[in-house]
Amino acid sequence: MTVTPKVAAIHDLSGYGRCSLTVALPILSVMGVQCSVLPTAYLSAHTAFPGFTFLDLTEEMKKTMGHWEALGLQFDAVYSGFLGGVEQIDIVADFIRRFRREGGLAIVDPVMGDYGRRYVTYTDEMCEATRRLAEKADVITPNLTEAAFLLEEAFDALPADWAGLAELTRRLSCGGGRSVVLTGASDGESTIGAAVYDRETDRVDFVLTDRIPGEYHGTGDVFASVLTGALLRGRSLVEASALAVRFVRDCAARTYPLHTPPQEGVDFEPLLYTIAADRL
Ligand code: PXL
Repeated sequence: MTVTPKVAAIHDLSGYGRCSLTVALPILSVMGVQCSVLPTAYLSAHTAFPGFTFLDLTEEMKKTMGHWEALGLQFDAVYSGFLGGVEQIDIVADFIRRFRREGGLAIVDPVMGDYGRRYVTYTDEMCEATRRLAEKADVITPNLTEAAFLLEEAFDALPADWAGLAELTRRLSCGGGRSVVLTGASDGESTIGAAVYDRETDRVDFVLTDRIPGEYHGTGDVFASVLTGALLRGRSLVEASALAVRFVRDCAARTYPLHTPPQEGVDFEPLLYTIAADRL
């Protein structure tokens, strides 16, 4: 029997909508990973639903960390995503220092925006702090919009060919210091997937699939959660990326004919069994 790996997931909890913790928890559990949660904020619904409420949980995060330290907790991975403010971003860096076990992973999804636009709650200061946090990561999982913010470049000027995307991925690695899984990599045609720079091999590989039409909110969180689960179950970065690409593609393919609005995200629940621990 193998020991169940432990991950600490630091994201918001959105009451309605498929993203952040409501995605990370079921995915990591079904993959056979124990998921402890440190919620950064409680929202009535995620930020694509107009009129959402927002309860900042910064003080509770600090108290929780004090208690977890007293309990002597250590995690095989720290996995962060949507954060509620600048102070929280620095708290996550502190969390990594105190709670990542020796040899463990810090997976930072540098959530800031999508489709060339910033999420409504993200400010310039938060993007700057996210850049600092990403420097502490072992693996980052930006989409193209976030890649532009991390490199402080114009979204419209990003490369649209494979060689340019490979070069962009390498540049995001901070000189090979961290691994990078760039999502949404596409030549603009019928193919989409991830560009993967693994600092262990110093290679960039593309993991691609056919493009399913439509826009789906929260797929970055689905992707990063599957990636985290697969890494903790011993997969290489390229293997874990391939599983995440396939799962997101299958979820989108299932959702497309349902004609649900983009803010409903992907209909992933009926497909969770395809990434269950006994299949990995
Ligand atoms: O999927 C990223 C995300 C996470 N959490 C909240 C969001 C978003 C994207 O909009 O609104 C609350």
